[in-house]
Order: sequence, then C-alpha cells, then structure tokens
Amino acid sequence: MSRRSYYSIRMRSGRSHSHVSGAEGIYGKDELSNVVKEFTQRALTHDKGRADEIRLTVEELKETPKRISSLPVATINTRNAEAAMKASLKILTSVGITERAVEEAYRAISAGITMRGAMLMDIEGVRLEPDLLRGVRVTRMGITKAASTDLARKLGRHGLNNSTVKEALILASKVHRYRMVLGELCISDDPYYTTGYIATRAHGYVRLPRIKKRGVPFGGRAFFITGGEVKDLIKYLQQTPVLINEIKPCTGAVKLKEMLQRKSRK
Ligand code: WAQ
Ligand code: MG
Repeated sequence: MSRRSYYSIRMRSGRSHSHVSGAEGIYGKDELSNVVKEFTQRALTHDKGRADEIRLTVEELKETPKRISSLPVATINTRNAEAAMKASLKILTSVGITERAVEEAYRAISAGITMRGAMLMDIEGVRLEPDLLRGVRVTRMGITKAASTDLARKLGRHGLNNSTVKEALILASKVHRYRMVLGELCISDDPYYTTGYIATRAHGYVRLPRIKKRGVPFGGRAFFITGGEVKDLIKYLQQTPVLINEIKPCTGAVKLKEMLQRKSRK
C-alpha cells in the first residue's frame, strides 16, 4: 500500500441562501488544483443558476482510503410510481426488511420535508438517526481515475454516463459495504429527475424509472439497518474514507422476476 497522501475535496454552492450544487471526491496531491478548478467551474455553471456562494473544503485524510468495488448496476423498467413501489417492496423484503418499513420510508419521503441527509430505519421502520430533521450525510468517498474511466465506459453503453448516476452509485457502494446496512431507497429531490433506486448487497444498485411524477420537488433517502452500534455506523458513513477502485458489471433492463432470482449474485 502506498504512503502517498490523499485529500477529501468537497464543494457546496448556493444562491440566495439555498442549495444549488455539490460535489466531492478523494484525490492525490497532484490533482488538487485541477479538481478545485473543476468544482468551482461546476458551481458557476450549474443549470439551477450561477452560485453566489461557493464553499470548498480541502482536507488531508488521516487514514488511507479503504478500497472497495462498486455495486453492480441494473434497471427495472417500472412504468409508474406504483410499479416502482411494488418492485421496492419485493426486493427489499427479500433481504429481511418489513413491508411496514418500506412503506414508512415512502411515506416520510412523500411528506414533503426534504432532509439534507438520509434516514436510518430499523427493519420495522423505526427511525434511528439522532437528528430527525437533518438525517445522516455520507461523505468522504471517491473513485480512482482508472475506475472512473471504466465506469464511464460501462454506464455509457446504456446511455447512463452522467454525474447523477455516477455520484449516486459511488455513495451507495460506500454505504452497502457496511454489514449493518441491509437496503436503501433513494428518490431524487430534483423535480425533473424521476428515476430513483433501491440497493442491497445481494441485488446491487437497482434503478427504478418513474418512481415519482415530474415536477415533485421533494426526495429523500432511507438506509434500512439491522442490529449493531448506530454510533459506529454513523461514524463510518461520515468519516471513513472509501475509494472505489473496481467496477462491477452494469447491465441494462432486467425483469423484476429475474432480479429476485439472481439474489445470490454478489
Ligand atoms: N448523504 C446522505 N443522504 C443524502 C446525501 C448524502 N451525501 N445527499 C443527498 N442525500 C439525501 C437527501 O435527503 C436528498 O434529498 C436525497 O438523498 C436525494 O438526493 O441511477 O440525485 O442528490 O438514475 O437529489 C438517483 C439516480 C439520483 C438514479 C439521486 O439524489 C439513477 C439523487 P439527490
Ligand atoms: Mg439533488
């Protein structure tokens, strides 16, 4: 293992005190100035409007990043929100999460109060995050240059090589590396981004188109967790640096039935 130093670079931009864009990654020293430039450019040219405040954090990591592979990617071509809900229920309950918990997560996300971070729910749907308004923010994750090139190629075959998918996959890959996490439900808070996903270690990152109607301005994330120290999980999600250095297969459309049968795939 190399002893070179790594840095977490995080950007958050806003306009008139509301959030516009964000980005983050883990990089070597030689990449710092280019990445800072790229993130600044991104904040200034975002389609939600030009930022009037950009916050950049550059932090040397005290720990060598843990190297992991990405979750495999697939899409179930759900026709509408109801079908997406049904697919979520089938897949998430197959790993031990109760229907009640999945329904509760949908209910909380649809209540219209978008949180900055994710909810933590036990398999019965009881909320466990210490700050119920903010949730838990996952940070300090990134992808190596070589893995990023491979990911762009694999997603590109399905027309999915964009930063929304890549960033969500990197986040989910970090989250599901931790054994206490059984599943995840994610719905974007972008009113025009209507594809959400669910994830489990067994099924991978499963995209669900039309999980919400166009124009709905709220979204959210829930991590379904099982017994263990919530404190340690939160520390991992927020602090432990994780770098993706291997990309698992990215397939196109898969039927729900097939996905349920492929459960044992890792
Ligand atoms: N940690 C924890 N929760 C977060 C984080 C984070 N770093 N970032 C966002 N969230 C929560 C927060 O409640 C947001 O409202 C919600 O997740 C959705 O975040 O493959 O863009 O950034 O096509 O809007 C899915 C891509 C995109 C599906 C998800 O999420 C696909 C997306 P957003
Ligand atoms: Mg968003």
